Amino acid sequence: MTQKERYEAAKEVYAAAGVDVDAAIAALKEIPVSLHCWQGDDVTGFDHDGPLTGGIQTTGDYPGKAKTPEQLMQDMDVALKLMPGKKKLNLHASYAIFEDGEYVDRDQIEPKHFAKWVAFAKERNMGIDFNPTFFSHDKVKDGLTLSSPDEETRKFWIEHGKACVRISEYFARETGVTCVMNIWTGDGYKDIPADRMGPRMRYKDSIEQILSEPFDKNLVKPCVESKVFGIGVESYTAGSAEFTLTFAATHEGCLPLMDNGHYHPTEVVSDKIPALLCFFPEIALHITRPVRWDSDHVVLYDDETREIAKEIVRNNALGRVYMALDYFDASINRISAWTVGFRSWQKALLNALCTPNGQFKKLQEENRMTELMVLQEDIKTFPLGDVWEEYCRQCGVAADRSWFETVRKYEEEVLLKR
Ligand code: RNT
Ligand code: ZN
Repeated sequence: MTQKERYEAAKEVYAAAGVDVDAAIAALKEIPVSLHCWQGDDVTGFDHDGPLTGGIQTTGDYPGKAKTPEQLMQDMDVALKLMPGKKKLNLHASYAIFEDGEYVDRDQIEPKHFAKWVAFAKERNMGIDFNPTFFSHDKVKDGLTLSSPDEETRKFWIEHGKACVRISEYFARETGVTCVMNIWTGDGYKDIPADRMGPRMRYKDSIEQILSEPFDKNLVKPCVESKVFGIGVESYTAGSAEFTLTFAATHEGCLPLMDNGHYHPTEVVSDKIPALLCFFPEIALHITRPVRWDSDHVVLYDDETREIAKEIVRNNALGRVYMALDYFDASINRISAWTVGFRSWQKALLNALCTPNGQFKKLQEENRMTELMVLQEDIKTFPLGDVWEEYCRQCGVAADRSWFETVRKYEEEVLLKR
């Protein structure tokens, strides 16, 4: 059978179950997914020489890591061409590009330090999301930034946040696409603190000060990301789930951001999405793969990834959920890591779009749970691969693993020579 014939056959199988796969493909093409620049250089950035801090860790020393903005952009370009779908660029403030020996500290950064990124994004028709970088910097004092009891430290990081609000608005104006600006800090304590509320009160005040910077709420969507713990910060995290969720709920225009590596291992973000959608007009996600802890492994087409996608799609929330990938594996080819993760999430979305959600919901409402189980199991072996193949064909990328040959060649010709 030709690819076209396989697709036509698959279409019939799905149509019999009430699913329009043409519509699924058309819908998937319009869903923006944010691709994180930091997979390309192990979260190093360009504005400092020090180590990665903040309780996050990359492991591995696979050759070929990008060391300059040019290399990072070149690598990302290779990956982008291997992925189907609509992409957005996700940047961290530490990826500011200083030219001609100029350097300013993070409280002083300006739109011009990201002009090259804007050009890169515009040429590729991408919007940009942004993240202030509250880690890997000598002004992180005793592991604290926005919750620091040292007023000078706290002020510095508040100014950094405000600078990032201005840069986020610049991104949105330049690209014509809303910029999601995510606030995450690793602030916390390794061992049992004596005061758990004080740091949170300071954190709250700091975020309020950052958000007092004037900005257009249609152009910039500030988020707060929670976390349960980080390496070396095992006993207490200022930005806990309750803290960030309540902050977002009580501050208009601020979104909660859930990273599925940031909860206790038996909690699932797929179940939290519909809970939050009952209350928030919009939410944001960091899609990652935690292995026993917040390990940030490459996203795969696994059960929970599929469930997360399903919750977004079947609640008609594609326009209400901002999706960003967030992982960093330094032990494998970084371009492959980008590509596998992005393609996996695309597959999960396609799978969700090819599910007879209305029919399943009806069975649940009629308490026909036996049938629901049968049908949910049945659809698992539907020919999604043939629909994926057609989607990739329409997007001009390989549907199968043959894309890896491009990566292998690039590794041989470019990465290994660095
Ligand atoms: C860390 C958070 C945060 C970072 C990025 C680099 O645990 O997930 O989102 O991964 O900002
Ligand atoms: Zn995250």
